[in-house]
Amino acid sequence: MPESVVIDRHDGVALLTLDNPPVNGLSFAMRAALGDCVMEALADEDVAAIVVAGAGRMFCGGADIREFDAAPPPGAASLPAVLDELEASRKPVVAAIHGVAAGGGLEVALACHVRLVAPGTRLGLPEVTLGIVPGAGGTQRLPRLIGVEAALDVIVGGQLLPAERAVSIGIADELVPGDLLAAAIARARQLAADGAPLRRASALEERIAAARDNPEVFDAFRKKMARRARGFDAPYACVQCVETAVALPFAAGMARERQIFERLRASDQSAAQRHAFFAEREVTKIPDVPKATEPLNIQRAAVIGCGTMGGGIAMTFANAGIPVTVVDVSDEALDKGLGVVARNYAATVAKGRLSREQMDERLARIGRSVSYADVRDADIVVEAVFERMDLKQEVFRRLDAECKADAVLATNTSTLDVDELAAATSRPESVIGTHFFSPANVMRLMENVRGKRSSARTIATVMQLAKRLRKVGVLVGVCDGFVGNRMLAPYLREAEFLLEEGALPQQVDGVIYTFGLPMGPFQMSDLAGNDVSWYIRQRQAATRPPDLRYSPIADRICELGRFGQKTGAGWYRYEPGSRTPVPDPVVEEIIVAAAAEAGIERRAIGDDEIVPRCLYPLVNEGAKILEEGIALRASDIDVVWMHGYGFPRYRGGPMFWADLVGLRTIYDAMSRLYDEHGERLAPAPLLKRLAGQGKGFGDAAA
Ligand code: 3H9
Repeated sequence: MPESVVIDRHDGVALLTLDNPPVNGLSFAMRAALGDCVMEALADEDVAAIVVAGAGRMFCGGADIREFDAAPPPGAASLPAVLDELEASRKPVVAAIHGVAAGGGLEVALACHVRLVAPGTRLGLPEVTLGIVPGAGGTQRLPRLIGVEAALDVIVGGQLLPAERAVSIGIADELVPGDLLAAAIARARQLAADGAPLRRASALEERIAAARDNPEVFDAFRKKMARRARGFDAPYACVQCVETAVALPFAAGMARERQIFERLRASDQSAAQRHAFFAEREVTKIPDVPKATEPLNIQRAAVIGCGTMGGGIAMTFANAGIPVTVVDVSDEALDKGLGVVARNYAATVAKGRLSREQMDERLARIGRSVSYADVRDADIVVEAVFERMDLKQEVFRRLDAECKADAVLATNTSTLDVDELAAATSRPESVIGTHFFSPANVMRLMENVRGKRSSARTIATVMQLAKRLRKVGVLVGVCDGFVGNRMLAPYLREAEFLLEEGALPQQVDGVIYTFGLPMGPFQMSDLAGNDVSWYIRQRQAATRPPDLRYSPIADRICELGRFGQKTGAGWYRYEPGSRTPVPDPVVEEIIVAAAAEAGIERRAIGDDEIVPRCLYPLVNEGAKILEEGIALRASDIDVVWMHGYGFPRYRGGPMFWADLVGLRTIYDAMSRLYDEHGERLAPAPLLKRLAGQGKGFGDAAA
């Protein structure tokens, strides 16, 4: 029976089983049921002890996140109050934890007197990743149980820990390899028989007292987390809650935790981070690819081309345990490319993030060849040669001739038409784009580009592959730049026009960084290399409409050989060996000269102009992408931007952020920009329609 807590009696022990598939989420109804069962077990004279367990796959995944925006029903049970009752029980309470105990789920367990865990269980307080703090005593009980520093790591880190680790730091008491329920029931019965004092986390004072003598631990922790937590509210609120645990008695600390929890629950950041959570799950669902579609089981892979992307993609396969053969035209090319791969691994080993054995294992999975014959046993081949249609078509013709019949033929193109590549083969249904982001072994986004004829099986295969490679796969359609780079284009373009109109790179970059992206457009270009887009612009020059506004600044910068960090200069200059951008008067001269030539009178650009000017056109392009069906949902676009470009998670991605700003505001601003600057900034029809209806992109998806 779903949404219930089942109570069974086992000879003096009441077994309370949380049963609410798929994750036994603590909905309002579940909390009420838990409260009722606790009361029943406490009142029953035949019950001497209590065990709490979870039905199905896990103990409990925490509060039901879908209810966060809903008002609790009148008289709803408060989880902290139920847990206080449970902990205060004179009858021993044992938690039998298997699968997952997350968030409110772990908080239930923390209120028990003993915690037994099955091997393979993961435990943690991931609330911080949803933009909130644990709200049912997690921040008050955990530091009392495991000490302040360990608790800060768990609560602010938000990760689920393996059972062994949870036991070693004291979150759980014992790992039980055999029959968990039987062990828990036996332990509960034993505790009742012994009548020994029960261990209640709320009453443990020793660790808290130690932290009182060492208050600087909190400032030190804030300093340590500053880089990762930049812009986020929840990590700081978590630290504050733990500080409260040290400063105040338990009950007062609980009240403070609740206050902070409620404040964050109602915040835009939490709404954005919850949106991100569901968006990442929604993105795996493809309406015309039935769930039952059997993906190809990828046992071997091949990569064509051993440049930066090819090498990174090969590492990605090797890291996921999939043997991969890299094919390139010559041994020299392979030596060079695989040399980079080896150096990358060595650097990770040097940083202590990989053991030498792991490196050797991974390197051993990467084979090399100069012959296409060696791709014959690959289940998937990813082409990553130079970005030229004729070259890539030739590769696909050869793959078509060599690969086994059911292999998936994938291209890593970032700009070219997947359908044209598919047309070079006799099996367009097996052809698809897998657009990795650089560096491919690090960046989590994989834009999977479906061609007109890509089969359901081909799509299902690359979507599942993304998961295996520990990437986030987003299915998109064919268009110039797909989702990410297509939206990037107007953003970069308007940033550059702002320079002509009066801004400087450091001003634009500063504002975008403050907004929350990892870096602004000019720093990003310097990192990626300015030459790539320069070549593309040169190719496009012949077909560019002459009346379209065009800024020559980026070209001039490239003409000076300033390709970015790799040449020591680009939009900024870089001291040898440094990645710190230093504003360069040479760049300012180029900008001022270009403006003068174009007859533009430079003016002071307000910081507040920069976000609307750069990001609204990006959102506007997103609206077009959505309307054309290139992305399935607005939330898919958000996933692309969070994982491919570092769009801040606390803003939920550009489309969610746009909904928060209000589409009416964005539409009005776009209309003004359109009046001022012309056609390129025309508001997208979908934006206009939704703004007129008072709706958001989220409503469009629904
Ligand atoms: C909290 O607890 C607050 C408390 O401190 C205070 C309360 C007073 N709610 O991920 P999966 C859905 S905050 C609602 O694929 P897995 C999910 O959307 C909560 N729905 O499974 C998906 O739905 P669909 C703190 C949830 O086995 C389906 O379940 N807890 C929730 O790979 C399967 O999910 C967390 O932050 C939820 N809590 O991983 C944990 N959880 O099938 C969040 C899942 O329609 N959850 N769903 O797409 C997770 O991290 C993982 O789901 C978990 C299982 C590790 C549990």
